[in-house]
Amino acid sequence: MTKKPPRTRGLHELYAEDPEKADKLLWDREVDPVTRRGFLKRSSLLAMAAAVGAQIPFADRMPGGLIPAALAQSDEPFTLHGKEGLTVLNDRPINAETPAHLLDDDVTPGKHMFVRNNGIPPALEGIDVAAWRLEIAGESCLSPKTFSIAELKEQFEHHTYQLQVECGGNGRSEYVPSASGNQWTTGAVACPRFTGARLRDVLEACGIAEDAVYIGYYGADDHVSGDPNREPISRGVPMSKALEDESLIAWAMNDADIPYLNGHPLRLVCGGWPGSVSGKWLNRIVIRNQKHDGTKMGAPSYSVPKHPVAPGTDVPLEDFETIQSMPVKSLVTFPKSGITHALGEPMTVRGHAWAGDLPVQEVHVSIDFGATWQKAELREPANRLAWQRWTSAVEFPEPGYYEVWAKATDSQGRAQPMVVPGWNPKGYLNNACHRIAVQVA
Ligand SMILES: Nc1nc2c(c(=O)[nH]1)N[C@H]1C(S)=C(S)[C@@H](COP(=O)(O)O)O[C@H]1N2
Ligand SMILES: [Mo]
Repeated sequence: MTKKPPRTRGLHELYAEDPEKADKLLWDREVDPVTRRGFLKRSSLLAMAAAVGAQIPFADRMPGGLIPAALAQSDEPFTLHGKEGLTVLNDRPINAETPAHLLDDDVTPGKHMFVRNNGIPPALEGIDVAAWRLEIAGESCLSPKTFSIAELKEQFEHHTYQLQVECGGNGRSEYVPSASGNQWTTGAVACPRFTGARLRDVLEACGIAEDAVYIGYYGADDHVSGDPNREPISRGVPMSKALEDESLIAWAMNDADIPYLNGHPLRLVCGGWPGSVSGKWLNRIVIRNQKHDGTKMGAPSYSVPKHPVAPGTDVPLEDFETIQSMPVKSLVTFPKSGITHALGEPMTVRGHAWAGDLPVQEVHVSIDFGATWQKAELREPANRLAWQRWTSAVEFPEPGYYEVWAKATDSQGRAQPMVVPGWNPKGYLNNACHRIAVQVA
């Protein structure tokens, strides 16, 4: 993919000379998938000024991802092409989460998979699947090779796994004091089925040197600054995770192309770890003789303090460790929070539970704010690293306001906390119990 020139250089002068060209540099991509009823489709600064009802004197200082508060407060929903019902948190880069009740499917459909972008996706019209290449290299790769997608499909066995992908910052919005970053509530998680080649098979075909300890990925998206020499994100996993059966170089999701915003035409998927290790628009993997040191690999990115800290603590970088397996968690995906239920009829409640690299052992539900719990039925996962369906029926003793709480426990006996767990500077790993509101009448 060709990199784009910086977009914000000399903006004032450019606007004076040629406002259309300035708009192009600042905002335009060949395909801009964010619209607010179509208005922001080709969001231009001029149009934005018209929308907020005034000129924007400090426009050149507006961060790339900012939705003007004047628009963000509007009730009109943002829509993302190919996505339905997602809540857009940010539009440059695009970040959108899925309301819990839209995650009720056993296998998450593409239209309901959240989007977490650190940069600007490659222009859709510039993605030529036939011309796409994946390079395998790095100092611990014995014979670096480059593959087309057709070659990957021909040369390696195909594998399909249902894999949970959850952003490390899912739940961040509940931390106090608040942590900077996308204010995810509960919807930065999904569990679709991915098809591709095993990362292990591809790495082995290129020779893994004895000193290999880590892999790192690179994707075709651009840094938000437009600087072609900076990548938005380049993370990776230790060899032990890379070589697991379920770690895939995927070209399909749910038996179709991977949705554009989720990494079409090729992505890495290492389920159970922070979503940030699953590189989208994948075009290069390096086998490293040291921990990968790409963008957002180092603390404080995707890292938490090694020891608990008081909320608001300024933690020195050397006291962080990189997040690996995600913690046990669950969602109530049915019914939708806020429903009214008829007194006297048992109510079916269901959702999913997952626990990073581990299986979930049990799920309990409570209708009395955690005073008593009943055990839910829990299904086996479709495969390792897939979430597990849980179901229960609850009965309400009298009319009124109730909450249904769900709590999962992993195979090592660790349960979800009722309250927000240990504060950390970047707001990762909030696995507090999910709850829904029910009016019984
Ligand atoms: N190339 C690239 N890969 C990426 C990202 C990105 O910004 N660029 N975001 C990462 C993060 S932080 C997460 S949580 C997952 C999200 O995957 P999704 O957007 O398909 O839901 O992709 C990861 N892979
Ligand atoms: Mo993420």
